[in-house]
Amino acid sequence: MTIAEFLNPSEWLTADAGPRYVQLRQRLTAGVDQGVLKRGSPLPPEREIASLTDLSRVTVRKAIQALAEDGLVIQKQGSGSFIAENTPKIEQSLSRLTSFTEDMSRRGMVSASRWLERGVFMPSPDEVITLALPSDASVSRIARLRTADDKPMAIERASLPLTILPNPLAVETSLYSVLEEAGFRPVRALQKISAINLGQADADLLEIEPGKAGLKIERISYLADGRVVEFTQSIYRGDAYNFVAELRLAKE
Ligand code: 16G
Repeated sequence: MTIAEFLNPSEWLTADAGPRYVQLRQRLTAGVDQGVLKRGSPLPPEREIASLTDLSRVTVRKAIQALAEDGLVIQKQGSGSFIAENTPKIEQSLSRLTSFTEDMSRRGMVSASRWLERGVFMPSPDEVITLALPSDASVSRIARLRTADDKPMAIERASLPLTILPNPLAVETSLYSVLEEAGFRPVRALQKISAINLGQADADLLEIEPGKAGLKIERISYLADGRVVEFTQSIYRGDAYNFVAELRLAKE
């Protein structure tokens, strides 16, 4: 397939699938995945992409900018944009409260999960304290191996109060979409990240050698009224993820 055929907007651009620059970014990412756009070769110039897609140059520029932020496109002063040679690490913003499913779909990747545990359990002391559970309450637990384009990315173990998630079996794909429907999507979260060396069991699930580097992430999410929504402990592959935090000078 030629680049012109691949970028033909009637094949992929729709009015109800979100911002046009995001759709173009996903299409160009798919083009690289499918080999229509070759790694290491120049990206067609902005004006050419604009005329092939019937999109404005501003929209095209925004999509290319986003691909550059993803690390998939390298912009070289004076000589245009090139498609990066290597698959970039997934860059995860530390300031946006998004779900795994949303993060992966924003990058044009298909997320999936393998269930490790899902049900209602007696809470551990940590869960009682973190979720502020009454003494006789049970807890909903969902543990999953998360994959992106079939590659294992993370092991996530989430615990939620039954008042927030009464039926853990209701979660089939995205936990945050189930919470959103119930009016319990978290609006704020605290996250703690530490470095670990993967043990045998986690390394096997993530399909890497034991002892390799991983990231342990604990997220506690809250509703606007301060109630805790989730306590999630995750282990991410160290070689697949970059966490990026934006820092600003504090104004007194
Ligand atoms: C993210 C969150 C996790 C949350 C999950 C929901 C981190 C470190 N963790 O992976 O706390 O439970 O998204 O994803 O970012 P889902 O809606 O796709 O199930």
